[in-house]
Amino acid sequence: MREIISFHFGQSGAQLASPLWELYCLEHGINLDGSVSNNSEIQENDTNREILFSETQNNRYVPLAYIADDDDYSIDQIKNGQLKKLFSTKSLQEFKGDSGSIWISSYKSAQASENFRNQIHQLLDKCDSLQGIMIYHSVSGGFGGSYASYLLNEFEDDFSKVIKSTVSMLSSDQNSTSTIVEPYNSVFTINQLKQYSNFNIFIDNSALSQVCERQLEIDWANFGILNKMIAQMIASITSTQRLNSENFVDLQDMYQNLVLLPELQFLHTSYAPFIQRDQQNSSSVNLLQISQALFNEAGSFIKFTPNPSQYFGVNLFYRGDCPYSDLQSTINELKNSKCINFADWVPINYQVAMSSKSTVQFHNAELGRGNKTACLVANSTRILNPLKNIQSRFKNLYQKKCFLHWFLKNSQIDESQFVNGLDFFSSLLSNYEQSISQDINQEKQNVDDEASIEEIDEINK
Ligand SMILES: Nc1nc2c(ncn2[C@@H]2O[C@H](COP(=O)(O)OP(=O)(O)OP(=O)(O)O)[C@@H](O)[C@H]2O)c(=O)[nH]1
Ligand SMILES: [Mg+2]
Repeated sequence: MREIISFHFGQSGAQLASPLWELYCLEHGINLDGSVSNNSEIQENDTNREILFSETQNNRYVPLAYIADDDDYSIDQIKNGQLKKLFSTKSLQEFKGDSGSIWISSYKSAQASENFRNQIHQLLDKCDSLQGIMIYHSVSGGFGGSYASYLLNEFEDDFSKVIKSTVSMLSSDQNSTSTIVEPYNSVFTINQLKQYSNFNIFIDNSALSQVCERQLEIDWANFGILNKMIAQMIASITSTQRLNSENFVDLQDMYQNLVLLPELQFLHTSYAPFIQRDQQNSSSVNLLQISQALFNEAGSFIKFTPNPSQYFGVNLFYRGDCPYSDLQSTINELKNSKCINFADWVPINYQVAMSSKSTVQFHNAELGRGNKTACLVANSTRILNPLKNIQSRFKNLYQKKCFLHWFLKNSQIDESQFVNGLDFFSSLLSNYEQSISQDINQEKQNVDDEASIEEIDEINK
């Protein structure tokens, strides 16, 4: 089985674990204690549970996951919550320390932990044919940023043949509840992700809060609500390979389609439709409307400026009632759309994945259930906006050498690493800028008006 191991690091990673694994259990007919649900409508051959779970000798399913933080709170929430029987005890780890959100201090404690390395090896041993890893964390967290970086670096050889991906929370000024050293941590983390991973899906909480406010009329969405929305997005991305869809896309396919150049590996995502819970039965939207919404700010998990953007790769994940003929005409419309521009050196390619199984809803979810949903993962210049935000906040702090002493303390890090770190980060932005076609309003490339269903299949090969 082509397994995926999930790593949840730091508060944001750990808190996301509960809704994500609850959803996975619901979708795979697994009770929250790991046993298989008798009442489930899900047939054995409907699901590839073993992509995400390992089966024990007494027929229980245990997530192929590892959750760690240096703060008791987020781990205790899982240990005492409704998923307390789902995870193996070894996969829930508190690493006590006093790193104080300082990236380099956490990195050093990861390096010093033999326990951590042993546990990761044990997890790897459970896999027959590992497809990839997905790391959930915040780039700005001392713990989440550095443990993700250390894992990728230390296990580079073990992971050499698998896809290394992350779902990375970005810090933004407005919504940040954490520390003032976030810009430093973010630059250090993102530089490491660039060197040691294949692709990274960035999420900005403030964009997601805006979606909640505008689409779901939730004035102040807490992390619990945001995490449920992120979980739905992730479940869509992994749905087609988990649920035995004919049109499936796995991590390798995503990597091949979205990362045409290794310099450009930072991705963003959108979801549609956002239906309010009390309107879920009355709302009827068609596939084209949903698909177009994915390219607007309305459903975007990052904020972007109204400037025209250029795409370097697009993946679309559909779920539910999406007949092939509608899908085919929708993709043709998108190809012809004047609003969606690909860079001129990139083939216009919409990689499409489709699962006929609709999304499953959380009990009491804020987001109503749609009979069809779509999720976009894209590589585009839209990612420049949040990255530039981090760059300018780093510069503001570093100009005055604010909080530098926390990093330099005990010679943990040399000041030159700040200068080099910023240079490297700036070069990541330049890579994107240099990839923009000069004539942004270029004529759209020739589009075959009569793409056939076979063509959609072709796209997915
Ligand atoms: N979406 C989401 N974001 C979160 C959550 N908890 C914290 N954040 C955001 O993540 C960023 C801070 O990262 P954390 O995950 O708290 O940091 P950490 O990895 O625990 O590292 P430390 O700084 O050492 O505590 C801030 O921008 C928070 O707004 C969560 O449950 N969900
Ligand atoms: Mg923390």
